[in-house]
Amino acid sequence: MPAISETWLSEQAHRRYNPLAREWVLVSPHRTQRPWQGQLEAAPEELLPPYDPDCYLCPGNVRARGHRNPRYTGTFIFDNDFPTMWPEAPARRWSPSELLLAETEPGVCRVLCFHPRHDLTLARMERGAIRQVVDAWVEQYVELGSRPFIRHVQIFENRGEMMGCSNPHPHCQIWANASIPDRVAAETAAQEDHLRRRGVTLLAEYAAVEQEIGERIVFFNEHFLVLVPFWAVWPFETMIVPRRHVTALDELSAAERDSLADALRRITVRYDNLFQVSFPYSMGFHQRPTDGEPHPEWDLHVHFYPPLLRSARIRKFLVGYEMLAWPQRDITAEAAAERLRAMSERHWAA
Ligand code: H2U
Ligand code: ZN
Repeated sequence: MPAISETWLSEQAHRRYNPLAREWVLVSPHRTQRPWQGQLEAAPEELLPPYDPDCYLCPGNVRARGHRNPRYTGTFIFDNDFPTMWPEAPARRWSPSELLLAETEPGVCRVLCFHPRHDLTLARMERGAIRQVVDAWVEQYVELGSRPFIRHVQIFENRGEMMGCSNPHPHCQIWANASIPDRVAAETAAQEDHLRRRGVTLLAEYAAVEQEIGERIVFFNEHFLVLVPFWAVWPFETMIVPRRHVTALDELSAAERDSLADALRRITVRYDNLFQVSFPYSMGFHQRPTDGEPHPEWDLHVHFYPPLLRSARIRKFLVGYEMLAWPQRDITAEAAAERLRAMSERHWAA
């Protein structure tokens, strides 16, 4: 299979297809040469204390609604004090016209603290500590997913003010709810269709293609590939893809959980090293919906969507044309992968 560098794709505007989301992205490689004014120097990293008496996630502190956190030493999970959905929501539907339709959406929202230390991030945590986070994710997926009304469990992390994260304390959120969200429904349909047509799962086939070509792979370990997807929208978007067929977190072996922790640490360190900051991103797991179906078409994967483009301050916005038409990117996925590949796996601040 040909590499991009051997084709016109590294020079001419083109669109690339995302077979997982069934969407297109416009790629304009020539635009990287355009002048860039207004670039600001990177802000020096704010040095955080290991314990912050005002942080609502630090051990022993009181949260916004009066609950006191235990003096936890590993991970710590609690029900979100300001949930977006409630489990008890009575099933209601309102549709006075075909064009007006509303339904109740029951769900459970939780917050998971990764570590008692306020100043750590996945990139700065030891692999063993990240493994504990992986175990907590598996437990939450199994526990919430086994509730009869829960059909989907979304685990996601927002990092950095830029991504709307309210607190630097290392944590993620889990929103589990009754309906399968649109993005996940689209990926389910695409994977179902692919398995039916090709007799192999979409991401297994994709992983094989990327391994053969190599130019979008950032690194891999025994059980996972970390790559910039061909159809990436965000400048340094990546995916973590398992090297065997795994539909969800609950199917990972102990060794695979270690490998996932390893992959998470290594990609987040590379991200931090790119602009020598604590790299902002939204990250999350996509996996088998918990609607009771076996979903053999699904392959577990992680999406990283980071907004930074050229420095700690220059970010990508999805505005204007992108809100109205489709997303667009300037640096190619191949160039982004090359940059990430060149990064050290030793944290710049370590
Ligand atoms: P971010 O990860 O996007 O910063 O969100 C943190 C969550 O923590 C947010 O959903 C919750 C907010 O509702 N939260 C609590 O549950 N208790 C608090 O005391 C403050 C914030
Ligand atoms: Zn804290």
